[in-house]
Amino acid sequence: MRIGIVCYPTFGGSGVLATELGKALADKGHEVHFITYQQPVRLNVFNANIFYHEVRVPTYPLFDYPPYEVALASTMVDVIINHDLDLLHVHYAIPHASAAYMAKQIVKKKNGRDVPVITTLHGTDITLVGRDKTYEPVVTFSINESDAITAVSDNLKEETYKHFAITKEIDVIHNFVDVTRFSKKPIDAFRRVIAPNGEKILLHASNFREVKRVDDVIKVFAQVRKKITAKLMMVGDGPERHMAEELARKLGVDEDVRFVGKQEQMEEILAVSDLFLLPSEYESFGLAALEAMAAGEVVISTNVGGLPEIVQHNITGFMANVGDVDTMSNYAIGILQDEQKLQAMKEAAFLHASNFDITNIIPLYEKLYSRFCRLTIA
Ligand code: GMT
Repeated sequence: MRIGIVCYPTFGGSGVLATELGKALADKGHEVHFITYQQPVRLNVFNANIFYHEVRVPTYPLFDYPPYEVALASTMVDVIINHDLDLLHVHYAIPHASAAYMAKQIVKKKNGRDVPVITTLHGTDITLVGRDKTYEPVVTFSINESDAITAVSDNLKEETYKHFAITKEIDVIHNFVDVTRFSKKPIDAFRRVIAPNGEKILLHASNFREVKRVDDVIKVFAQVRKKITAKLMMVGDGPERHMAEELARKLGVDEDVRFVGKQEQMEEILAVSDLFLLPSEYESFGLAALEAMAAGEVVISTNVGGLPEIVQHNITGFMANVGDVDTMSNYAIGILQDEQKLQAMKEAAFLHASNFDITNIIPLYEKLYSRFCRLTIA
């Protein structure tokens, strides 16, 4: 099939997921056309089946806000027609679903073809941004106009029905992970650089937005640090980073916390870590937690959104209420002090992550595509 994938090209989970999906589809022989404003960060391989179409947004002195959605829809039209796409799969509703609707109408008028549009809902497009009155009517309309809708967790499906007047069926296709890629052997030299005296390594990775509650990460670590010699790696960047750095200084743990910024080789970092902290206010799924589990890491997270769909309490990780720093700290201290249980839970985490392996999930998308395509999948 010839598939157009529209996504954000950044380190965010939806962009990562969309890029990995496109790469996997290309490996299976599909022709994949990425349409976005910048080369996606995980699009770091050459594959003859992958094409990248950059959306150019010309500026003009009149524009305080250059019209990205118009440029995106026009690029979609161009790619659909010139590469004879079978379908468009857009990730994150805003503004991709409405731009896709516009492109679909233009192609219909120009060429008489009705190009199927699949919209995958990822998280804040539904739970935060999309619900804002400013966007809601367009988001509702464009989701309903999609030929198929998927959500990355049961929880996100429920949230979508709860907050939007969606008249169509939403299919849940959980996020996935390439277990082979993430189950790497730790590089001892790397571990020694971070933890020269054999300290335990805790890890957090996110876009450091408010919803991630990175202050709770620092607070949990400060409590752990009182009982156990440990290091904390903070991977990623975003608006809350400065606050987190200040808090680490204030709590006297800054010497043991390393802010390493955005990293592409997450698997290397995950391989040397012991615990992954994700105390988010909300996660529709928590792809970062799944990647950590695939690397054999125990996850300590909140019990919100789609997290209970991947974290099994006391088996692969631990969950606590949002903001309950004490409970999360106690879980962390308890497991780090019990080497036998830690190893058992790491194994359980890996095994559970395997259920979400890329090889299990990609066929679900292919099956969905086959409902709409002009060709049937072998
Ligand atoms: O919604 C966001 O914060 C960004 C979004 C993204 O595009 O990175 O993340 C969401 O999608 C991920 C991939 O499906 C999920 O793993 C994240 O849980 C989800 N984030 C939230 O729900 C906060």
